[in-house]
Amino acid sequence: MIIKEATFIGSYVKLEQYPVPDMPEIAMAGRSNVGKSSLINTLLNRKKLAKISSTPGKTRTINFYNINQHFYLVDLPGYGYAKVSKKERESWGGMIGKYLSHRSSLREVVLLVDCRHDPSGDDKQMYQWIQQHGFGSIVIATKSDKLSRSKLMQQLKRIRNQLGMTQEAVILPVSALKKEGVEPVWDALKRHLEPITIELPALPEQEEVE
Ligand SMILES: Nc1nc2c(ncn2[C@@H]2O[C@H](COP(=O)(O)OP(=O)(O)OP(=O)(O)O)[C@@H](O)[C@H]2O)c(=O)[nH]1
Ligand SMILES: [Mg+2]
Repeated sequence: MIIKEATFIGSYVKLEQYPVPDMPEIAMAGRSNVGKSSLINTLLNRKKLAKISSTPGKTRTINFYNINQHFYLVDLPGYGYAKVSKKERESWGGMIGKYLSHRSSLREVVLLVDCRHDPSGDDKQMYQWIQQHGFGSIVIATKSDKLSRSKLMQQLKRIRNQLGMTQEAVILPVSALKKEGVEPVWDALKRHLEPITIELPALPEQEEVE
């Protein structure tokens, strides 16, 4: 994918604030600290477009990036961050739930999991939620630089099984640190980026004028 333009559009928490849904959209979901913002920067070949932090829970809003005036890439706030209150957790659930259910231009939701670990209960629940909304064809295993090749292959299989991924779904290892595995991710994403066509209602037949 050639990135001619990548612009941060804004951080929002409510449906009515999101950009007009006139371009296809792909969202990145996953627990806090899994590497969502790092992956977005790596995919876009930008160093600091999405904010990265060693403190988990950095991304608390839904962040939109306009890519090539062709599609939106969306960084969802991470879950599983121990220090949030029950109220914050509920507000997170409400925000993500509404986003998944009502965002008409949403084409795919990619789940990110850390390749070193088995999926957590939250990861499994998130993936089920994603599948229920008709998405989930791509799972990304992050931080692949942390494992040897053979261990990585073993983990990919375990994650696939534990998440209950379908045969058609793919699990792709990526290292944002070493910039490895980026092209296969774009190849998988590209399939979901056909432009949105707006169907206009048919015009009433005109009576012939003499
Ligand atoms: N070794 C390694 N570290 C990574 C990689 N990707 C991200 N990290 C590190 O993991 C930490 C979290 O990365 P973020 O990209 O901020 O994670 P996030 O999922 O956006 O986190 P929240 O915004 O809290 O939801 C940072 O310290 C990154 O440097 C990777 O591919 N390899
Ligand atoms: Mg983040």
